[in-house]
Amino acid sequence: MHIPVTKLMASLGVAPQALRAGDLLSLSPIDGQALAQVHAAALPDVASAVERAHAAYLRWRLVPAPQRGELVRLLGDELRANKQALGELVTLEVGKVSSEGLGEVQEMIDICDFAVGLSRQLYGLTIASERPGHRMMETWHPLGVVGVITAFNFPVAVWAWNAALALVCGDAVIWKPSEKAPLCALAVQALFERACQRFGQPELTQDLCQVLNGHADVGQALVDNPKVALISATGSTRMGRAVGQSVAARFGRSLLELGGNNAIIVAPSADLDMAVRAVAFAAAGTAGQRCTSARRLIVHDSVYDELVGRLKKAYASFTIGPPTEPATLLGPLIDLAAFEAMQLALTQAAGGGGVVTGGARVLQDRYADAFYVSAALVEMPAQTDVVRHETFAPILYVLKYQTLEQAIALNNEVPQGLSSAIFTTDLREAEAFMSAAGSDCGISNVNIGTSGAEIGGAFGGEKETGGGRESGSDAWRAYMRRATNTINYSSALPLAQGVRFDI
Ligand code: UN1
Repeated sequence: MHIPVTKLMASLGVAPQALRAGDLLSLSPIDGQALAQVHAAALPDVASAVERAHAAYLRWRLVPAPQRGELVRLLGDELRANKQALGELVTLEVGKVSSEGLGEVQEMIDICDFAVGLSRQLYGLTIASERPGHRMMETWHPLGVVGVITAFNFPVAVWAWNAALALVCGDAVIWKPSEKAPLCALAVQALFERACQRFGQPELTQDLCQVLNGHADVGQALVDNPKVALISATGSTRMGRAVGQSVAARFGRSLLELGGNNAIIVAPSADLDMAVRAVAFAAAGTAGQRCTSARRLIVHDSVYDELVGRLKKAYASFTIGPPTEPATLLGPLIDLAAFEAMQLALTQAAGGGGVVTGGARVLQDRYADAFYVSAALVEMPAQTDVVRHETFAPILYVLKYQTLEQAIALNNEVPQGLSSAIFTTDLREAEAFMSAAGSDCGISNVNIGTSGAEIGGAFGGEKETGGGRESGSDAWRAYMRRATNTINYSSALPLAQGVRFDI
């Protein structure tokens, strides 16, 4: 076992016994070694957790929203105070470079701040009634138990996007984290419990947020439980298709944030210095393991040779290695399966006429059980099947275009619709890309890469990305139920649409 992990977990409030409490193995992708063996929930645990969460919701929904916001403010305080340790844990358990581990905790702090403000702004509309002496309005009420299923690549922030909003909206939360990141979940839960202690009303916060570490069957039981009002799931399109169908079959609500296949268009007028940096971070940052990672680069003929040449140079300069070392830009892939999927995609791309630069395994002498790779650039003759498929690895497929219409068509001709970007200094091109006839993605950026969105906007995408929106803007509405109220303050009873029913 790594020495630092016990200390790190203790500093975050997780007792050493929890690190050897069961048979769910946490492996560090840094060296492939075991960090801990934690308790895995069994199926009966899910049903009882949901019952307890539902009871917690019945109490919590009566607490005024600004007071609910106070609990989230305290959670934000805990996260601020423990940012360093939690960031280090993210690095240790999923292999993100230090600044990205810390950035992920910052994202949690940001959404807590956002949710605290929101707790005084859960506004409904007042609507003009067609009848005299009547008023219409909308009220937003707490929804119930929210099941949150998260992926390994954002092992703490995605929970926070959901939990911070759900808590101010008056809901209870059950979290099924990725089985590849159970320690992150235990640490976050410990910080939440500290916030609850400081909140000082245990009868209100008991069972309000729970963690169920475990395998896919635990997630499935949560998905199938009719007392879970909303399932918010982040992960692969395959997982989301199954989750969406199961939840729909019981008329539950789902919020899906699934695969992306994000493209960056580089137009003739682009600032190429900026584009090179942005593309490098978007495609190779986080070792290509963000749902927003750039996977396709669509470059105008006239700047193709220069941009691709500069990118190859930038790629060759990346420091690859343990994410704990300050100079590292490219940490490890999460595991062997990720490495194999990457190699398979590269083989398929080469078979389809792609010219591959990079992509090989490195550092295997030092780390026999970990999977470090160089980032791959693949110049493709066309948008073939492998390009249209999301491979969760640092592979950037490069395509050429002649007209903006072609570039937008290529951008949209994939099954996924999460993020997209254009680099241009031409106002007409920028606006056309963001217009109704432009990118069909949930996120479309100008002179910014595809990844690294701020929490203030709604986050999510169309088509196989699942259609859900999390985080900022009005995403909170998914965590509440809407009631339409019509109030008659007159002494008559006129019917709408002029209908008469005189008795
Ligand atoms: C994800 O990869 O699941 O925009 C989320 C970004 C981050 C969130 C990514 N703020 O890249």
